[in-house]
Amino acid sequence: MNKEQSKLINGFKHTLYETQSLSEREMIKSSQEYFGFLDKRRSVRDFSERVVPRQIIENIIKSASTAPSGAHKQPWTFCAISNPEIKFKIREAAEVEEQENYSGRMSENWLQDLAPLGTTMEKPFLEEAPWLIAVFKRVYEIEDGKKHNNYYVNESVGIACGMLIAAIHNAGLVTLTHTPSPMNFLTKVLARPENERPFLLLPVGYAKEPAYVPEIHRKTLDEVAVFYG
Ligand code: IYR
Repeated sequence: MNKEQSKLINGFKHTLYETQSLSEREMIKSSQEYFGFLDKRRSVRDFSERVVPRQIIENIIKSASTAPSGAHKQPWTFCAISNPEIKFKIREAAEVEEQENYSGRMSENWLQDLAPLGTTMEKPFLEEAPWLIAVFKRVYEIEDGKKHNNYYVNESVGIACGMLIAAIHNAGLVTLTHTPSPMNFLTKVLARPENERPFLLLPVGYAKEPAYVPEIHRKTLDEVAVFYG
């Protein structure tokens, strides 16, 4: 077999991919354990104010940024906020929007669907969590003074956020995928440029002791998968 270290495709260098060599038994064990690990993750709304070192947040963001993206444009910016004044401003602006949401903008059905989760217009976690990560999608880039649209931006940033959430869980921390709506205020508070749009806001920290999460059940494999053998 031809196993050169690299080759050229369209004049671009491609390097040999190093496969993980696991036996089938090891793969079964590893995939089962990873499911068990991810299945323990919960969205947590009660945060401890205990400090989380910046290095952990940096590693989590680096993990998220390994996500695949359209044409490898990596169309994301992660804003990591520990500054209390900025967190206060974000909480204030999010609660203004949520007040509108909970008192009219959301339908009766929507409110009923949220009842089991116990959410309200109050968002203390936006100040209590030691870190907020505001994820922005980069709709386009400016290069040589010209606008270049990115590709599959929502898909790419969505995948990166999934990986971010898994990395947060792996670090022993908790988060919540918070989408205050609308969230344009994040652009202003964080002074983001015109090519970036807010995508998701995640408080990150330790769970409060004790913290309670709603008793919910995940769909079974049969409910979520169809196999075509
Ligand atoms: N954005 C609101 C409402 C909300 C909507 C959904 I869909 C949720 O899963 C949870 C909350 C809020 O954050 O309270």
